[in-house]
Amino acid sequence: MDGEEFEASQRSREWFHSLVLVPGAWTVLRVDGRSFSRFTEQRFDKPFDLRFSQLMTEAARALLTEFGARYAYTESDEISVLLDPSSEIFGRGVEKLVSVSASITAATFTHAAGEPAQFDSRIWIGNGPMDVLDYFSWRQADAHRSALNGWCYWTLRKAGQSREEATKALEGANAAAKNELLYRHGVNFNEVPAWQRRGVGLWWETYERPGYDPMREMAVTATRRRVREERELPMKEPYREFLADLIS
Ligand SMILES: Nc1nc2c(ncn2[C@@H]2O[C@H](COP(=O)(O)OP(=O)(O)OP(=O)(O)O)[C@@H](O)[C@H]2O)c(=O)[nH]1
Ligand SMILES: [Mg+2]
Repeated sequence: MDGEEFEASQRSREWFHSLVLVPGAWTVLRVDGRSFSRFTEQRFDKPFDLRFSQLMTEAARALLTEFGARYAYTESDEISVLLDPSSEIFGRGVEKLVSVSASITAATFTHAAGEPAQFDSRIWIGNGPMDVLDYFSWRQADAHRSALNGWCYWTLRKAGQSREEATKALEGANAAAKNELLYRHGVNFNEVPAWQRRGVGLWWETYERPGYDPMREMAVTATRRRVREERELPMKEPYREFLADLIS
């Protein structure tokens, strides 16, 4: 075996490296904090901590920027990043997308938090805009459900119930019963901050910036791009309409 053959045979053992995204598909990369139940336990307020959410949002911003993505959405310890069907980032290589998204998130979060945190990453693929709307509705419904659960559980715990008692009290309770439980404890779930119930969205927006052109000696307006961070997302049908508009 000469040097070139040896090189080629080693490369061929990088078996998964040729795996690429499905052509023409919408793609979501979803990163999720590793063992964050434990990581957040001593460090952050329960059920929600604004500082924690801001760390996640910072990581979401980094992903949106580094991947030139269309939309990023974060809730709990996860971030979803939407790539256009036409995205050519990393030659669409699956290994690169999965590993780099996890490492950007871990690096950004760790740097901002000042403590080491790890993330996993996975790929979702969709056939068209409708799949994308379904995907983000699914994640938002998850945010809403776990916010309601988390609020109930920690309200009971803070009222003195044990882990077992609080868990038992919520077993089999539907959404209406959980809302009532909170109400009895002085919490109106519809008034807890929207970002807790609906998650946070980030996307690119353009804006006009007044400037001056020294060559032509005149006032000009430049069109710039910046990241919009929305902590008051709409929900259900209005959310789908907003997303449909964003990806059209
Ligand atoms: N204290 C606190 N915890 C949070 C907050 N947001 C999310 N978490 C916690 O993050 C955890 C996310 O859960 P999962 O991703 O399902 O579980 P995990 O422990 O990270 O396990 P793996 O993802 O499988 O590694 C939950 O336990 C949440 O309570 C927050 O604002 N404050
Ligand atoms: Mg997790």
